[in-house]
Amino acid sequence: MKQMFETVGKITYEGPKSRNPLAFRFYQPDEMIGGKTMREQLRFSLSYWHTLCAEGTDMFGSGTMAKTFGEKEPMAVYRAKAYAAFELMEKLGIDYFCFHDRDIAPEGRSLAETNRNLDEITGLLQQLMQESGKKVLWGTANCFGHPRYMHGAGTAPNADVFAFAAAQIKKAVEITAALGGEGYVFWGGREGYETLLNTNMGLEQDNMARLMRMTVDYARSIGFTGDFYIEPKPKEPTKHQYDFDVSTVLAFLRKYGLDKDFKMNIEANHATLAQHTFQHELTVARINGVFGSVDANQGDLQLGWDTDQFPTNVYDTAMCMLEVLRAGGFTKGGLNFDAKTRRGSNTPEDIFHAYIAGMDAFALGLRIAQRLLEDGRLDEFVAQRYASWNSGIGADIMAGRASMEQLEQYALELGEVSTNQSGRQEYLENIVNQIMFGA
Ligand code: XUL
Ligand code: CO
Repeated sequence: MKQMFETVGKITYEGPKSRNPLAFRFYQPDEMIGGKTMREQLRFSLSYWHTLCAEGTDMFGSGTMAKTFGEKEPMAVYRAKAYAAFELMEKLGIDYFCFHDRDIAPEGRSLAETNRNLDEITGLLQQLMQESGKKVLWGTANCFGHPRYMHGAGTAPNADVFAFAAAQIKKAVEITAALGGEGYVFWGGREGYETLLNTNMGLEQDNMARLMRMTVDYARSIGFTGDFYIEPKPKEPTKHQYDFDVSTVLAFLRKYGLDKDFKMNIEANHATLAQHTFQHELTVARINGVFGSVDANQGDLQLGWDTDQFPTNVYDTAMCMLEVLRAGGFTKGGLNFDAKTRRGSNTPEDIFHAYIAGMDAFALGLRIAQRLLEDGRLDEFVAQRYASWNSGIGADIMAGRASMEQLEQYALELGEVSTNQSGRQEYLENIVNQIMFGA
């Protein structure tokens, strides 16, 4: 088979001292951490859209890297993208990929032609998956790129647009199921608004819930057993996205009775755009039983927009993996690199450098997270901080045995609270650094 990335061979683990840039220094797939191999814990996934489609365009300039792989005719280009994707996954040792329908096949002149294109490429992907053992982490529909979705898709003011979106999602679910996808994602796309002067927010959200219910029911009826996720994001492309953050999405799901059907796909840069930390969003999902999958990337806090950079900040990957381990690890989810090389990092090798950087950063994060859990001081401190709930008045409140009158009596007798203790933030931060950098 023709190689698209001839200059790069298989990437292997060479250890932290290696000066070979095309090697893993920290990601050792078979190393056991927390009862599983790194590979099983991390479940890395390639994002088809950034890796095989994004050409480095921004609003000031055209692409800096061609993703046509030497082909011209649209279907030939997309076949070449498929081969390139599998070559990359093979060389990087990545087991999964995620895709939008429009990433894998070109739009035709009609929906019917577009669907035929999708069927053809789905056949090719099936063949490549069978040969390689690679799998689909999740699929999704791009219901935001085409001009027809300028006012949204499921939340469009126009019923024809809603129907079109439903048709597109039906097909996307079918191909995700046909490819054995372990999940299906709804990311808000243009599901939000620019101004309330022209927006019926109540109707738009009711309609979004209708579309999601119809999708779940249809998917189950054709035998799809994967998880459904919503991917929160507060802004961009619309000024105000309905799926602002995990808490907002939870309220939406509960209002429409969809909370048993959906989990969260949490993206690092979306969390920071919502003025949260990545860890905050993961924790909100975990404590509400809706932790699902992760879009692994990082933003730039000075820029404040969705830069989709490859994750290299080890503190963040460590805090992420701490939450993932606390949630019991991934089940059907994984770490999807929703990330792209910078516009100026425009050679094929840069794709490898980027994935290696992200994979190594998460390997380090996983090791640190496991060490933090084994060390036990953080958990011990938190347990101690809440110890007053284990006995006395705390236990009475927890058991529902304390009335307002009794609590008043208790406070009157107490006179003043004399048991508050330091939160010891700096002491705890220092422990994290010790675990990160100590021997
Ligand atoms: C956009 C984003 C999407 C979703 C899938 O910010 O993150 O790529 O992950 O539609
Ligand atoms: Co994403």
